[in-house]
Amino acid sequence: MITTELPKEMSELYKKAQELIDKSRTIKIYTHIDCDGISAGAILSTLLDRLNKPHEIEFVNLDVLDNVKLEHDLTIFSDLGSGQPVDKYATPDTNILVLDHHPPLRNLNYGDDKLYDYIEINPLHHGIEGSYYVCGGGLCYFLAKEYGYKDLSWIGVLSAIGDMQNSRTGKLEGLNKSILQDAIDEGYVKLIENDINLYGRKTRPVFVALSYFSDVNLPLTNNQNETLAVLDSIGVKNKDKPLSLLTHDEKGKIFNKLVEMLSKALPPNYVQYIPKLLIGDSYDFTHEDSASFLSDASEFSSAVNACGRNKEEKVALGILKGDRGETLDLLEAVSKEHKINLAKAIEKIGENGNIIELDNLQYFDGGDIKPEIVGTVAGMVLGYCNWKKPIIGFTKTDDNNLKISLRCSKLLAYAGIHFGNIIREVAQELGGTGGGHSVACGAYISADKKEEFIQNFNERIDGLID
Ligand SMILES: [Mn+2]
Repeated sequence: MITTELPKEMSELYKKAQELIDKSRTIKIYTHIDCDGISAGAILSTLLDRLNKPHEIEFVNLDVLDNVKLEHDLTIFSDLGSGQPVDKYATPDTNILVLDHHPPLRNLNYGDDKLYDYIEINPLHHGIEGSYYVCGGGLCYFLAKEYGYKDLSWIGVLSAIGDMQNSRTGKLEGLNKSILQDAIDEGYVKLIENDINLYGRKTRPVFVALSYFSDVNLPLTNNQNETLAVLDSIGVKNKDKPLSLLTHDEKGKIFNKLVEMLSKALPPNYVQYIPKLLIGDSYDFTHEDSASFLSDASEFSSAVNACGRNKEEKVALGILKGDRGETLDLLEAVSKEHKINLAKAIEKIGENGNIIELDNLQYFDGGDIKPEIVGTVAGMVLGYCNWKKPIIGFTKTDDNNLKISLRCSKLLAYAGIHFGNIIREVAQELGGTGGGHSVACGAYISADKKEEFIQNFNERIDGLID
């Protein structure tokens, strides 16, 4: 049984965190640059505003935390911190609060003998898996809830979707489920159970959404003429409308057709995963205009991620804290520019010969593609490649190291392969770092290790994929 309630020990830590905030006059927040981190920062910042606590917020990448100076009464680290030496420069009057769901370096009692207050709230200290049951935004929500601000629960839901916490079952589980329940009770979220997993359910015509189906290369993948023909053949009249406006009957027809196509395309041992691939819960934010991308958790989280990848986190922060008008124009501009950059990159990579296929993997050299978007590009290119193998993109970082991003079909994760763990091992053997989700992960290695990495990775996964 997966617990949907905070363990007692965690609740006690939240009480202590509350005391720490109450006694602090100046507060600094460091949070991560992805959707989860930005959502976490938005919850904390809203909470501190309501408490009339002056605070600063900074969006950072993990490596920045190796040498962080502590200059405020309290420094809060959200969606990061557990794996970094954040208290290197701590003094008796600089207190620390960490709210993170990544593997912790320090144990639960670490703060006991320190001259400063050190509170770390991490589900992994309490036997709760941090990849599926609660993420950075959720951990910050529980702090806000301690003060009675249950209205911020919808941001907790957004963070969980952005963090792909639902990737194993298509549903929010564990502590995420209780955050969802708060959001439903508070009237901010409508749960659509067992919807079809197609991205763009509010803003993309369904014939376009279907053409982006990329977990398996189907005849309709990247082919809108084919998606239109398929939708005609099964009698879906609303093919120009987004998925969210289709009738139950039309959704059923699309589901059946996809099952039929996938059953033909997949080896027998993968057929069991088809329902899981196609079906999952969706989440409407009911306080937003129902035709806006802001009203779908998945589309909203993509826009927030786009901000992070283009160093425009403050725009997303503003939106999450309720700004509209000019800020919404900015968000739309960032999203649009992001899409253009992605399309250009995909066109370049998609040109013949740029994707090299080995026995167990396929890879491309990203050239001058920004390191921030190479993972997204890899995911989108997957639809043009062999879905049975992961795709890996390489780009140079500013300090002349190599950034590696991997994406793969969800089917490989369902079959039990965790590329996040594999890429960490292979990168570490070469003196680098790495990690992430089973279907989306990455690593940093020194540039002269590229060939070795490719070879080692190809060997390491030999026999895993059939
Ligand atoms: Mn996270």
